[in-house]
Amino acid sequence: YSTPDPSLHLTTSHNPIMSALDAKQQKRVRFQHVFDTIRDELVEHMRSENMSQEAVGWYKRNLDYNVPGGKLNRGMSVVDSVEILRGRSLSDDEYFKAALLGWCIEFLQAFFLVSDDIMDASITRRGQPCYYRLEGVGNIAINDSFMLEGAIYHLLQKYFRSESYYVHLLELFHETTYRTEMGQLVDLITAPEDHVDLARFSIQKHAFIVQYKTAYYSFYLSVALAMRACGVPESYTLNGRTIEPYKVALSILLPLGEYFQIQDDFLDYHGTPEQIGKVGTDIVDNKCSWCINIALSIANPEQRKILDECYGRKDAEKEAKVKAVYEEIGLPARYRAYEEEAYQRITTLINDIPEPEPGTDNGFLRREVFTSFLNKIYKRTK
Ligand code: DMA
Ligand code: MG
Ligand code: MG
Ligand code: MG
Repeated sequence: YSTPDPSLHLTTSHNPIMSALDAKQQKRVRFQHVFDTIRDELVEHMRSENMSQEAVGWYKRNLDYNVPGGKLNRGMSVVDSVEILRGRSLSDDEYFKAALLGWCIEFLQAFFLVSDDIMDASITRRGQPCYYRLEGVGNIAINDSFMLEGAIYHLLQKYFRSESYYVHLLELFHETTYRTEMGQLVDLITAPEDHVDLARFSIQKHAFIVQYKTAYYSFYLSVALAMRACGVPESYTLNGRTIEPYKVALSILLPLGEYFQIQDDFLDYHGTPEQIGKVGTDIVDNKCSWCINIALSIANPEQRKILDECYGRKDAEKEAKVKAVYEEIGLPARYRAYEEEAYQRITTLINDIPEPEPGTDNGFLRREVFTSFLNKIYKRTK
C-alpha cells in the first residue's frame, strides 16, 4: 500500500489553518485527519460489498457518531510512544501506521462504549445522547458495536498483513478484548439490578474489575502496540541485566490503569455532566465503584444504614442520600489523597525502569513512554 493522502503531512509552514494552533492542537488535528481517511475507506469497502445506500449511510453514521468524539488519549498515545521509542520524528508512512494503530484502539473503545452504555442503561456519552438511545437505533446498536470491532481486523489486515509483527498485533487485540470482556462480566454480575448486597463489594474485587475492564485496553494496549511496531524484542540485556520489556510495561501500566478507573469512578459521582460529558449512573446501577468501597470502609452505623437502604435503587432521592453520605465522610478529600499517593507510587515505579545511558541506543524501553501517559491523566477532570 502507499500512504493514502500526502496532505496528511500537515506542517505549519504549508498550512495557514495549522499555524494558528499550538503544538498540542496540531498533533490532535493531524491525528483526527487520519480518521477521515480511515472512515472513507471503510465506507467505500461497504459500497464495494454491494451494501445498499441506506446501509452504507447507517454504517457511516455509526462510525461518525461513536469513534472520533472522545479525548483520544489512548489512540494518540500510540503515536507518542512510537515517537519516543524511535527517538526521532516519524516519516509520513511511520506516522500513518502509528496513527492507524491508535485509531484501531479508538474503534475498540467505541465498540466497548456502545455496548457498555446499553448494559449500564446510561443516558449521555461525550456530551450527546448514548448511541442506542437515538431514534430508530435501539437494539441495532448491538450489531453496530460488533461492526466497530470488525473494522479493526479489516484495517489491520489491509495495512499490516505483510509485517513480521502482524500476528503480535492480532494477538494483542484479541487478548485485550477478551480480558476487557472478563472485566465487564465481573462488573455486571457484581451489580445485580434486583438485589443489593453491599457486603459483596470489596476493594480487592474492585481492583480485579478495573484491571480487567479498563487497564489492559486503555493503557497496556497502546504501549504494547507501539513496542511491537518498533520491533521491541521479548527480552534484551542492558548492563548485564536481562530485561523483559513487555512485562516491565505491564507492571507500570496496570497500576496506571487502576488509577485512571478510580478517577472515572470518582468523576461519576463528583463530576458535572458538562465536565465529563456523561451522567453518572454508578450509584443507581449498584456498581462496585471505588467510592462505595471507601464509603463502606469508614461509614458509621447510621451512615451504613443509609447506604444499605439507598444504594443501587432506581430513585433519584435515594441516590442523593448516598451522595450526601459521600460528602459527610469527606470522600473528595480522600480522593485527593489517593491521587497524590498513586502519582508518587507510579512515578517511583517508572524511575525504577533501567534506561540506557543517554546517547547510547542499546535499550528499548524509555521512561518517557510512561511519564507522558501519566501526565495525560494526572488531575484530570473529564
Ligand atoms: C468502563 O466502565 C469500561 C469499559 C470497558 C467501557 P464504565 O461503565 O465505568 O465506563 P463509563 O463510566 O464511561 O460508562
Ligand atoms: Mg458505563
Ligand atoms: Mg460499565
Ligand atoms: Mg464509569
